[in-house]
Amino acid sequence: NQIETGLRRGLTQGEFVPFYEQQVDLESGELVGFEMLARWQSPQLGLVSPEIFIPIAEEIGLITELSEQLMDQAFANAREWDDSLSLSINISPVQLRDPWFAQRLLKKLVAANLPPPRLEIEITESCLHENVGLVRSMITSLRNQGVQISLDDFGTGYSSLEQLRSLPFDRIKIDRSFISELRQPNGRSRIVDAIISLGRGLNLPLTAEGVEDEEILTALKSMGRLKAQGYFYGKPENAEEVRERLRAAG
Ligand code: G
Ligand code: G
Ligand code: MN
Ligand code: NA
Repeated sequence: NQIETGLRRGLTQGEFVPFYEQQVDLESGELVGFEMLARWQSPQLGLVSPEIFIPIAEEIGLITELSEQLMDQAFANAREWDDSLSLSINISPVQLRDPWFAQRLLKKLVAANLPPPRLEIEITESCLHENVGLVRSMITSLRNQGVQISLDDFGTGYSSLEQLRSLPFDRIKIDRSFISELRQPNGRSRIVDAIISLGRGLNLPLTAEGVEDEEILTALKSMGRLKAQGYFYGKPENAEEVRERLRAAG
């Protein structure tokens, strides 16, 4: 179909670009890093959402090439930022089924001269049905090199707790559908409380996604140490806008 043809062409034309969403230390308000979010700047379709093209790229076997093009750009961008800033990237479960994924990723980090601890990879869907062993050994070898591994969209998945038990993670990202519950008069959500307790119990730091307004921010501030991201801090920006933002911040 049309999107598929466009996507194949877009890959050869460099139409896929990284956008970046700020990640902030909730308490200090300090910028601590960025999550990279893919965008397709299609001459025909305009700016296309990853919700449309990622599933298609997975289906037609182009997700690895697409993701690696984005990684090359994002690693080069992150290399220019302050050393203290992390880069998070979303990884499709399809990529994790590739036995060479970790090796290629580590090679890219070396080529970009980006220290592995500055990279966080975000994993969403359960890869536990097939090949848990492969996924575990891959995640373990990335962690051994210092790459951070996060469990993304926590709580929405098919078996979030089973994933936490089976795979070694460094962080939990609380899905924004739960965070939005904090927009209640009392600013509390039993689910968010429970997820935070779980994280603390497992000694895993947490990130709150979808912090959209002051109300949510205030509610979260009473909940202890967290990273936060969301529209309150700004919409995702392209590499040039980020460069400008960092320059302005000194
Ligand atoms: O950027 P939002 O802007 O629309 O992203 C929508 C979804 O696409 C999110 O679930 C996000 O995790 C996913 N996504 C964004 N960029 C990438 C990417 O580079 N790779 C993968 N696999 N998913 C991505
Ligand atoms: O699944 P993942 O968390 O990677 O998805 C990130 C998605 O969430 C992107 O589509 C991004 O544009 C979107 N997003 C980021 N911050 C907010 C927010 O505060 N509110 C809403 N509704 N969406 C957000
Ligand atoms: Mn994510
Ligand atoms: Na998420």
